[in-house]
Amino acid sequence: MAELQALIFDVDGTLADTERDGHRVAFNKAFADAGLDWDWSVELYGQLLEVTGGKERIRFYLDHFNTGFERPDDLDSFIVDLHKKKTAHYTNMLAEGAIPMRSGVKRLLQEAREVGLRLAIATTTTPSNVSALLQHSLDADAEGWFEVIAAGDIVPAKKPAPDIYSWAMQQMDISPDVCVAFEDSENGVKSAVGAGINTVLVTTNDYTEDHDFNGAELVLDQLGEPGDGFRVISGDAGGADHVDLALLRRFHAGA
Ligand code: XBP
Ligand code: MG
Repeated sequence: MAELQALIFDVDGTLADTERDGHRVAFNKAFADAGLDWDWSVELYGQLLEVTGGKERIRFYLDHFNTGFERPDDLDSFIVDLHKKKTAHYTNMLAEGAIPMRSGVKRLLQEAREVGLRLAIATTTTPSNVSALLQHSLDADAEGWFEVIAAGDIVPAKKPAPDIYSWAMQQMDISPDVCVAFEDSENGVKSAVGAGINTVLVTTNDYTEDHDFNGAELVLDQLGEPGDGFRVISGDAGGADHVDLALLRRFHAGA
């Protein structure tokens, strides 16, 4: 196995718990702005997460959960406009510091930077959402920590398609066997594994804890910190209690 060179991170659910109190709330605000009586409850949103991408999620909602809605002639533009409103609300929420990074994320990124590991992002969310989250919840300069930020519509087929991971690795001119991917969801694991990454580390959250993570080598409830460690859901963490570079190197070498 080649030496570990790069860490590729999903964003939503992995870097930060953005879905329930972030994206979902922003969608509902956009619906209200547009005069729609749609309300995505915490429970319904869990079902809608089956589909990645906000525009795709609105369409999925109309196709399966709100079939009686009288659709405008130009449904595509209607969805694009609605989604723009949602993005504005979401980025405003982030600018107010509404959503913190998950446990261990900042520490691990800093450790990786110190030893010169290459960092990238592979996400389905809109690029401006990634910028706002990194800037306001991680560090004012954090966008610059990542060599490649692969996000949103840059590839037409979103997760679980492998395209976004493949695109990120192409930009880095790097092969999958020197990468570890960080994910929180079944669709994310499918995408990373489909792109050839055999070392996928999952940190679950409330929406994803029951997902099928087949293909992920290690599933934890969080990256954790010394003294506030992770719980192992599946895989071998080698007795460690938080994710650091030593664990990642062992994990990668053993795959
Ligand atoms: C994340 C998503 C995103 C967000 C919404 O999936 O599905 O669509 O919910 O973002 P993953 P946009 O973590 O697997 O990348 O509304 O900007 O699309
Ligand atoms: Mg995710």
